[in-house]
Amino acid sequence: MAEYNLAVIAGDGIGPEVIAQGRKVLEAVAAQSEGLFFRTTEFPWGSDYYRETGRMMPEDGLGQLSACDAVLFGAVGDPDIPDHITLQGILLPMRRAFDQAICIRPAVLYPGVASPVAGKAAGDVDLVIFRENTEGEYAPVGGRLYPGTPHETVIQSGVFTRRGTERIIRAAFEHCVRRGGKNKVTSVTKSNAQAFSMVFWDEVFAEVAADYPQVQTESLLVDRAAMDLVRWPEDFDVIVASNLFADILSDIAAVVTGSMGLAPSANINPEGRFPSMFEPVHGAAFDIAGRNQANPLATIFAVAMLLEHLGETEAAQRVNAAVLRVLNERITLTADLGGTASTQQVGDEVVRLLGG
Ligand code: GGG
Repeated sequence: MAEYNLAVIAGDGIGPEVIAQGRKVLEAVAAQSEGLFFRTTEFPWGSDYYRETGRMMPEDGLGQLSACDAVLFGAVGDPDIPDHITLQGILLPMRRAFDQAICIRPAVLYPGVASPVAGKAAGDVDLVIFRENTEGEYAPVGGRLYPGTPHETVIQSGVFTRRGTERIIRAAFEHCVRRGGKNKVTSVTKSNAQAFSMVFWDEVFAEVAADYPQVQTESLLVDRAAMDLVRWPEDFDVIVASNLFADILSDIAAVVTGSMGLAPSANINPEGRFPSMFEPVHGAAFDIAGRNQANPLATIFAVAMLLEHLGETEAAQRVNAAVLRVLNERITLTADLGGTASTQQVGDEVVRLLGG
């Protein structure tokens, strides 16, 4: 018997709507799996909590989460609160405190889904982005001098450690070998312009690549990578990049494969000392929040990644298979995929198809 403690933070905007469907699918697959149980605790943190308390989560919030087996996260962002407050108040501290250094973001063009890029058919795009998740350009290092004066000076530093850089690159190679795809790892930098951090990244990439002579490698500047991801997405297999670059590239990959509403993300603590966190790539999308219109499939794919991470591979496969059927049948889809179904109807359909 396996029983897991799951922390759920639905967060802001469409977060609660998509998380409700993710939870429903998780509960359904657990009910169908002998000896699989989830004890779920909901944490009502995010922008409403901030309005009430001045914080996105309590001071001991991370302590409260630390004993769980995994975190399922919805979204952060609010039209009335600056984005740096919402993001820095919960999501980035969690990734750092729990050392969720390996962010995995698959992007697949599935049967039943149309790419906005002409001539790309199902199966043409099947890539995964490995995002360095705890340092790089998102490190909270910098400062502001003489604010509001003509001498105003702002410094935002990037932090690239050998440990952080090497482990994300190594994780990308290990995954490439395991997944048996096109057998290629593409490293994305901007080392022509950022001659310290990105040249260092290129050096570490070359060192790690030497341990995987069977894997084809490529190094692209980020502008070239962004262009190629749109015109030739089929050329990519595993992409590894810094926190900022991989964040941007994963949005491009998501739209090329049909919708932001299909992109899941796993934030993995490689040593397993802390909980890993699973979320859709998309944010709060407050323009459609509360309307039952958001696509819950990214969250449901994230639930499958969570199950896989916990070693519940069979349950993960069943969730993925049900989502693929929903996509392929094209009957119950939200508006982003050309359908008219609600968030809840898509969740219900996934649950119905879980039965086989
Ligand atoms: N579902 C996660 C979410 O709310 N993402 C919004 C966002 O701005 N994320 C930035 C990041 O992933 O670093």
